[in-house]
Amino acid sequence: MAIEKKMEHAFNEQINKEYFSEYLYLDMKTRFALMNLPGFVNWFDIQVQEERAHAEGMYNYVLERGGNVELFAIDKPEIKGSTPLEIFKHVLEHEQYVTSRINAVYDVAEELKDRAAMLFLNWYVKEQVEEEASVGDVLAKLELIGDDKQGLLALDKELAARVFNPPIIK
Ligand code: OFO
Repeated sequence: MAIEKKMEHAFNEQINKEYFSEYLYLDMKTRFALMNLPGFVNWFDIQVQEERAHAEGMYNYVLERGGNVELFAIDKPEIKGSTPLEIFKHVLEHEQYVTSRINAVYDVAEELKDRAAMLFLNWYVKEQVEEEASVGDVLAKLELIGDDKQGLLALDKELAARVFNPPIIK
């Protein structure tokens, strides 16, 4: 069954938000590169790749359903704060926002009784739980570290070990 226009539009808006997330995290990656914290840079590099994969997953899905992908302009990212703690507070806030937008796309699928879209979106709903948890974990550590430079370097080392596992979205 071809995708309805309202559903297609909701996906297109979300594709834009996922690309915006990629852009935002790329900007944050730059901030950490300038702070000489390579582990944080690695963490954000993986976020960037994940967000692109999230966008591409929806892109492929809309085409698979016979719909049209319309690419909207990507906003300029504005990072709130400049310290690692402030930036991670922004990351969590952003992921919570993304969760609310994914839920809104899900609501459209529910309203249209588009069961295929609901099943597809389940992956994103679950992914957001993981995203918020992993960001919350780094944020909690940064709160604990406070002004302790040694603690920050230890966390940087820990984040350097993160690896990108390309998500299988279907
Ligand atoms: Fe960071 O999450 Fe996409 O969806």
